[in-house]
Amino acid sequence: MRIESLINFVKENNEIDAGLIFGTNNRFYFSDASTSEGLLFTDSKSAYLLVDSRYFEYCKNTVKDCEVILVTDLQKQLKDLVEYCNCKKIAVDISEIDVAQFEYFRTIIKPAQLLSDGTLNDFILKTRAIKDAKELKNIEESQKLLDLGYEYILKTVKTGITETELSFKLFVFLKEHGAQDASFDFIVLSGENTSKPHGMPGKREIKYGDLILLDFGVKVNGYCSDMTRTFAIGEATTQQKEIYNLVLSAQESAIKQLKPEGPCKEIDKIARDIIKKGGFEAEFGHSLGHSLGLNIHENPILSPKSDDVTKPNMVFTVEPGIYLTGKFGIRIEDTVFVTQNGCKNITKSPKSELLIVK
Ligand SMILES: [Mn+2]
Repeated sequence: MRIESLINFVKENNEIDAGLIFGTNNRFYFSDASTSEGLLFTDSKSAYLLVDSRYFEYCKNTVKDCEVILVTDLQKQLKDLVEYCNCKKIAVDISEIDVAQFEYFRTIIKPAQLLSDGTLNDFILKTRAIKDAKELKNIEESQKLLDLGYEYILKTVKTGITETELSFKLFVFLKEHGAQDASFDFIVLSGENTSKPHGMPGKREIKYGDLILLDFGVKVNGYCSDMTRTFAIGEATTQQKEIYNLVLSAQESAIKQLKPEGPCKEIDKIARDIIKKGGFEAEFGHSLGHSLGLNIHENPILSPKSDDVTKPNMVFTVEPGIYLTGKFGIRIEDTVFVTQNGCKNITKSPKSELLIVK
């Protein structure tokens, strides 16, 4: 099914005769087989998946719509395939290829040309941005684990434990409950460290009166989840509670307006204007959110610079934050699915006020 859309893209695009997919997630997306290495080659009629002996048997049994080729001499086999298909111009997937690999393949396929203008990736990103039912189910399952994980952390967190220890406990818990892996290095920060939006957990011990910022995500069946919660240990200041409420109202207002055919920059603006009105424009330096799927960051993004428009079955994180350098930071992040007439928030962890863990 999916591979057909790629074949059609090649067929309909007069500038290219074939597409060559390098990226691990792109290869997974179109072949439905999980391989750490391999090539997917598509001309205007057929698709070929080239894998070595580690993946050959598995792919032969799972992959339906591609001819699976066992790689014994990649250089020769790829050259033969390009000649056999009579391809002159081959668009390359630039998502993961580096310059050395590009040069290597460019030389192999001569006299055919390898095109790296990104046309193929534009198509792939647009296709991957709209999730099907199975993908949405995987993302939702992935998110459910995070809600469980947050509940676990609220019971587990205590003074004296370090950020690293807390992060590790969370990872172990999530693995025990079915996570395939983390979708990124967990951001577990405490006290003044919370003012660094993407700080890394360290040896700092959690103290009474700290804010804790947890930004974490896992993968289920290859699909990522992502969530952030900020809470306090023992007590919180009035300023912390006020800023929490400001971030929350920015987030909730943006989610309320998230529906199909809305400019992504407008959604960002709704949240940004509320934070600006509260006097913290400069303290919200990042974009409002991003899409996710097989990758933790996918297009489109909710940012002032985005020219994209929301569509049904797109997925977005909505994650405004305010960071006071050297003092504290607060971010709240949920994931929503765009529906036919609005959006559905799949993050169920409580957030209605700054939670104080006693
Ligand atoms: Mn995120």
